[in-house]
Amino acid sequence: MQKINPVIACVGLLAGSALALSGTMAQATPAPGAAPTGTGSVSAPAAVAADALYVAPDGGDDAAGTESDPTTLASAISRVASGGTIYLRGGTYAHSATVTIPPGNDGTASARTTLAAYPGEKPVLNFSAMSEDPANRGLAVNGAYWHIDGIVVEHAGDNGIFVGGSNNIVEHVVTRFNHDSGLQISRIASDTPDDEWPANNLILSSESHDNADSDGEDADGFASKLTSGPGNVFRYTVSHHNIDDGWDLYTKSETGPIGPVTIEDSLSYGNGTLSDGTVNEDGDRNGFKLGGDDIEVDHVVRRNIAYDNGHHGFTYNSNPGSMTVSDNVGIDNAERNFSFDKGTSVYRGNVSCRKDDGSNDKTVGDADSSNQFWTGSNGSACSAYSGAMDWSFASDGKLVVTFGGNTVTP
Ligand SMILES: [Ca+2]
Ligand SMILES: [Ca+2]
Ligand SMILES: [Ca+2]
Repeated sequence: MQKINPVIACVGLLAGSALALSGTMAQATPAPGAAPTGTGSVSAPAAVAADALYVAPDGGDDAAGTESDPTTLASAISRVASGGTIYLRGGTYAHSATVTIPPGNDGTASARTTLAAYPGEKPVLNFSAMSEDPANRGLAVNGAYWHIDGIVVEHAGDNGIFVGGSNNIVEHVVTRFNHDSGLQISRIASDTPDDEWPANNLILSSESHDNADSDGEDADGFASKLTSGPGNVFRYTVSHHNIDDGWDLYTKSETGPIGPVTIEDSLSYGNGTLSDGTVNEDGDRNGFKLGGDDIEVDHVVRRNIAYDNGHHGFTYNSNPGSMTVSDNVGIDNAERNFSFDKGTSVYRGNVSCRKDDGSNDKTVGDADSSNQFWTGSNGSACSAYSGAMDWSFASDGKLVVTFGGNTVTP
């Protein structure tokens, strides 16, 4: 488990206060599967760093980068010192090219380089000038030990945020309406050595929704797939209404196993259907898709909720490994809530519920009586999951999910 630098954790805590306000404002009681309302995840550190570089939508490349003479994001990235801070003022930034933090532009474990929303403001990086193309990513985080905090990245021609570097924290971000997965962790280039695949990144208190490629087959909310290293963690994250899967940890035989991923305390719902109702029958539409090509990877998936996704809630997707699958809840996913057809995974404390009839769960491996899987009727644990679902981020950044107005703790 990755440790968070105490200084960072403190900043995150302060950030949460502003966050809770917007979350409360966004509160509504949506019908199941309705358009998202919980978009309160954008915030920023409350304390202003001295000697920060300032970026604004009308900033210039050659500007001083001060509060009164702000520069551009690309220029600030090229100028920031290791451990320094870049503030993005609020507003919409129209970008037509990828913004890249290159390899070697690194912070350190004790002093991350920060790219953050200015306290209380909401910067939106808008890449709608891009066409849909694999080269057209939005923000590429290919450096190490960065802290990305409080930004929205939308309408990129490929991934909204691409993480090719290691040991980064991405917090309080929203990735939406991009033409491939909203946030993806994969190697930088096809010649990147295996031991440099991105590792130990932490995605925290963030939201990814309405990402869609035109084929409807690729755009997931969050993905650590194909060529990601060990130790990547998703925590307090929400993925919904993406055209393909909520999460995708796909592996393929050409590149072999990825590193084990931890997904915890997170929510995946409504995937396979965009907020405007669009469905693509070619999409996989799972809540949490945990493998590919019969390759073993021992992921850890715990305390998550998969609700109302267009195919399975949690699926091994041919991963025959020993995954840790604990204290998750699957509700009303279109096929199985839990679908694990082979392997030696260990299942503890999971709950599966349905309003109507559905497919029985399948959990090959080590499942004991601490689980309540679906075999034709709801068990006693399901009473907590009736009523409309809603969610918000609490002041400490934790994800709060409610059913029928009652908070559930998976
Ligand atoms: Ca792509
Ligand atoms: Ca797919
Ligand atoms: Ca996918």
